[in-house]
Amino acid sequence: MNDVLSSTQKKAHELANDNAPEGTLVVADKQTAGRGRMSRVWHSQEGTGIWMSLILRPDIPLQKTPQLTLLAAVAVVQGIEEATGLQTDIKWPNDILIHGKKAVGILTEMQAEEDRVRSVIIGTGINVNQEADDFPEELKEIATSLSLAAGEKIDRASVMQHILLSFEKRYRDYLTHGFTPIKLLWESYALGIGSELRARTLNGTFYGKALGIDEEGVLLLETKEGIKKIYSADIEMRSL
Ligand code: BT5
Repeated sequence: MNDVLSSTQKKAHELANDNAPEGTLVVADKQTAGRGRMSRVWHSQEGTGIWMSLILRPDIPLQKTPQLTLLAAVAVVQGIEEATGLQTDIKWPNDILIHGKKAVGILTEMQAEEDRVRSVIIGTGINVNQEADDFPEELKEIATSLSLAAGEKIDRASVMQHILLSFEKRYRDYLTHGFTPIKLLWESYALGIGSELRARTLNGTFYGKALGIDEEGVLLLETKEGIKKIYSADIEMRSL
């Protein structure tokens, strides 16, 4: 546990380069340069959230790493529910929402050699005890915290412990039985499957009906031009 880090993700990459073993966890009370996907800023105020990065060393091919983001999302949903009783929803691929507002973001990054994974670093940012006024102006409408949803202060250590226990179980399952059991759980928590959505990707914006995820964790979107595989995107759902 560190008081302040620029980013737990950055620190975890350094440790992974120094051969830190699977299961190494980096936690900070505050991040000064917390990051999301594509170098976006992750607001990581002191003393209010769980900012952590976990190093994994699974023996899987590169194209399967998106599955680990979905596995982590399942573990977070289950851990939060066990620790607080709160029900949360997953928005593909990496957001966890409460009543449509983002409470958790997950960032999966990897280090690879040729087509094998050397390490996967799963960064999770969980808003736990923020009050509405703690969020900067641009997040006020879109972000929430567990305590805002529960109406009481939440014990961060307990949430973290439940999430890590759940992660460990799901990860062992995954290594022995593959992705199918995770996929089923993920689908039971996911928002927007079967509904119309907009996916903004680096290769353009696509509209269509979300059919579900495939065996690799890729989103299948039924567009006018046929079924499109979406590997990474920002999703907007009309029903939210
Ligand atoms: C994510 O990115 O949601 C992944 C966030 C991962 C953060 C963790 S914290 C521990 C570890 N160390 C790091 O440095 N990072 C990881 P993305 O899907 O790109 O979403 C980023 C967007 O979420 C931003 O552009 C904002 O709109 C919004 N956002 C930023 N901070 C937020 C917060 N605290 N709560 C809710 N939304 C936030």
